[in-house]
Amino acid sequence: MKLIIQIPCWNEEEQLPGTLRDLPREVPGFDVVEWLIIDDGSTDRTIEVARDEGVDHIVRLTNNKGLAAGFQAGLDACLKLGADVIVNTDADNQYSALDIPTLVEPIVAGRADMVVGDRETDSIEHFSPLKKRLQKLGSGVVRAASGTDVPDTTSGFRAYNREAALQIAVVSKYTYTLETIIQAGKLTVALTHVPIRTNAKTRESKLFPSMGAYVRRNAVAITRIYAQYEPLKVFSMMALATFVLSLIPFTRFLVAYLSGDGAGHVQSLIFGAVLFNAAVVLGALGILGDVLYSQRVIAQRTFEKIRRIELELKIPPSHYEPGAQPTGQGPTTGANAGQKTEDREAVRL
Ligand SMILES: Nc1nc2c(ncn2[C@@H]2O[C@H](COP(=O)(O)OP(=O)(O)O)[C@@H](O)[C@H]2O)c(=O)[nH]1
Ligand SMILES: [Mg+2]
Repeated sequence: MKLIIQIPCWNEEEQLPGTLRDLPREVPGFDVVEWLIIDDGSTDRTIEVARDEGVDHIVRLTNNKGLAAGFQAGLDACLKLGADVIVNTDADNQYSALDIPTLVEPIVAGRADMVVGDRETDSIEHFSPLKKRLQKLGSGVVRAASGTDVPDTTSGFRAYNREAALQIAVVSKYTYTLETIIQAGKLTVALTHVPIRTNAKTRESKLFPSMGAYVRRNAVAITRIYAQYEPLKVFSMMALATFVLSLIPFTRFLVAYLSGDGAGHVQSLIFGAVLFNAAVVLGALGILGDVLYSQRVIAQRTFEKIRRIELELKIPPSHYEPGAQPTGQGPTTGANAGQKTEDREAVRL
């Protein structure tokens, strides 16, 4: 059994050494534990630092594509590098690496396909009350949309087995945390959560420069994801609300009409008709969204099968570079497979 621990990185030269020093090389249930970083177009020495600290694999995106794209590229590479289980953690050492065995345990025991580390956010001191409340609200919406019971939906500390990793296909640009939970709820992925410890804050968030940005981006992400995965529910609720609103001016007109003053209330009739029309359009959008959603499910299943075929064919991961390796040993997989150490040294320089 091979475990690969992946870390998405964007300009993390300062934090990475501390994070990597805490990572385990041995985890119960695994014969091999390897480390992989996804460098998302860093302009600092992230890659060099990672190699110096003994990272085994590097996925290097040429420019900055955002966390969700980096996460997906990492997942893909880990599968192609033969991982049976993939753990994702953050470069800022937010999550305690000591809890990696706890995180993978439900997978090793065969009780789950995906495990989310629960930070028990209520107990985190450096989270403001507003952030805690938003966390709760956002997590509630995601739980409702996914039909799961994950308490900490934005946690980046997770474990996926091969089956879960093969099925997940993140399309959001900005967040993978919410979308992967919703997908797990809808796919044949058994999802569970375990409490995990966190470390003291090492730096400000790179994802959310301010509280305003945190609120805005999460609200947009949750609304979009909910509408994408539950279009019929979202649009039919909106249609119903608009229809009920349209009844107000209609009733006003009707009352006036019955009392002989219909001509004086044509505005109400027009306004009611506009609202009624809007309700019909919203209902139609729900039906269209629902049709698109079934297409999406088919596309996801096709994608999953293609991935399985790619693995059978041993197609190398893209944007792959080997990390630090014992002298004289070339990588066995990947774009640089078979390359000699000297050549790889040249790539390093
Ligand atoms: N691939 C990629 N990773 C990023 C990007 N921005 C942040 N990250 C990584 O995502 C993880 C979480 O970022 P962080 O700034 O700690 O956000 P927090 O979750 O709000 O604390 C870290 O490992 C970052 O290096 C990005 O643009 N692309
Ligand atoms: Mg962080």
